[in-house]
Amino acid sequence: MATNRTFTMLKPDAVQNGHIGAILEKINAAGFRIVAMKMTQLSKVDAEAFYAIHSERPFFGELVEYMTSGPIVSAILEKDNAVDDFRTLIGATNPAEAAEGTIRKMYAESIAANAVHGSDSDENAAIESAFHFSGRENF
Ligand code: IDP
Ligand code: MG
Repeated sequence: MATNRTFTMLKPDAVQNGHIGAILEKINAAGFRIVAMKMTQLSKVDAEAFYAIHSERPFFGELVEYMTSGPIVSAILEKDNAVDDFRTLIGATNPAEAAEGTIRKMYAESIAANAVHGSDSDENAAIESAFHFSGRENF
């Protein structure tokens, strides 16, 4: 069943480059409501667990090193068709292939440092939200 919620992280490059405000502005302008949000820094154990599905991929080590390199902003977002619409808003994984006007096209540095995460299914949105938020936040 669709939950109309998705999970996002503004990744270390976006935070480091001062793009938090601009990216949140685009998220709001696209009709998403921010349900929960916080800034944290992932430990190696956290990043390995969050991206466990990619553990056999050649870029896994680079991904974990990058995702632990600085603070991130994690958030739960709500909108009709949230998962698919947010994936459209962020654009392709590789910013070189991302459509004009997408967040990754505008703000990502590279295929690894690609500014934002967006859940790829309702099931993963729920799993990823529960990984980052305890449920005691006001949502
Ligand atoms: P997605 O974030 O668009 O869903 P995934 O294939 O799930 O893309 O990959 C997860 C993350 O791993 C990407 O967002 C990116 O940060 C990183 N990544 C994906 N492919 C590569 C690669 O070929 N080299 C380096 N990092 C990559
Ligand atoms: Mg993915």
